[in-house]
Amino acid sequence: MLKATEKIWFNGQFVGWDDAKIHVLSHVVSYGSSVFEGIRCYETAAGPAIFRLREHVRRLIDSARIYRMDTFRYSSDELAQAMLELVGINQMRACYLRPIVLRGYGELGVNGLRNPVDVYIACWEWGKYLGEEALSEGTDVCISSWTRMAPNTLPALAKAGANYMNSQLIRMEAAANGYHEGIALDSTGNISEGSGENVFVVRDGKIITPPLSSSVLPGITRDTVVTLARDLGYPIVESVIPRELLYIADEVFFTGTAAEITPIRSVDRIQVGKGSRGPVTEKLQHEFFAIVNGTKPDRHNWLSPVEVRQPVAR
Ligand code: PPE
Repeated sequence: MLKATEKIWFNGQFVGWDDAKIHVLSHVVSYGSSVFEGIRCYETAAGPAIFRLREHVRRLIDSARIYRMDTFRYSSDELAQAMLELVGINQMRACYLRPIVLRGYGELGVNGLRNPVDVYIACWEWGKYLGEEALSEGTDVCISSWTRMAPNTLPALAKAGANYMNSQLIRMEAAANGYHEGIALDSTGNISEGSGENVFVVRDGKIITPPLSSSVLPGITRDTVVTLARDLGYPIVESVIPRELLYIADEVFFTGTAAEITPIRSVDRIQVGKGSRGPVTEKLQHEFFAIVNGTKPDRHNWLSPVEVRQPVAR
């Protein structure tokens, strides 16, 4: 169960957690017209800090624009400020933020252009996505029998609620077959992404991840790992990845806001490398966690500090 926090930001106001409700005939309910983000706030010695806030806000606005939903009145700066304030008001330390832009209540019918576009931002505590153990031991995944969206069906660059119907099929099938997670192929049969993560492969010291043309979300953790890999001197390329490269890789790992950097120890019950977290994955994890936890300097300016508020007397 979600653990409620005090406030949710709704169209410029802070409302009570239980008051952030929508009508069942809101456009989004029938037609899936929402775009959203998932953002982590980490606890550092200097206080809570939101990771890559600007980039997440940008992707939210990009997603809204793709679906002609960028008609709300809030600027990037206002949305970023709202998130920083929300974490402060809810007195959270480490938490997960979920901004959602949706077509609300008004008319009903596929064309929702006349419905209001409502913006909500919530935050709550969210632990490790694939379990604490997965971060050190690795996770067992399968290739899904479901394909990720073909390019001219649902746009992968938008983080839209509707894409997650496909993600649900992938994730539920994986669970039904005893795996932690599934990786989908794209419509050409090459590796795309997990139900909620990007995929990376390491072979002979070289790191590879599928290009945006493989129907992947332009992951912000993906970009973080590409940047850190370059900093650490690893050759890293975007390249189409055939399924079987996962079977013969030295290392495979997931990246995502929720999943962070999670090693994959088997694919379709074929052991990856030595069947445990590999050295490149571990090195990248160390660098990543050192930066987000504030134990190493934030050299890329990725952290936005939250002002912690004192509890308001009642
Ligand atoms: N692909 C998909 C399909 C995806 O959902 C995510 C994030 C990523 C890649 C990685 O993107 P990024 O977070 O920017 O590095 N998935 C979010 C939602 C997970 C959920 O279950 O809800 C997340 O990790 O927050």
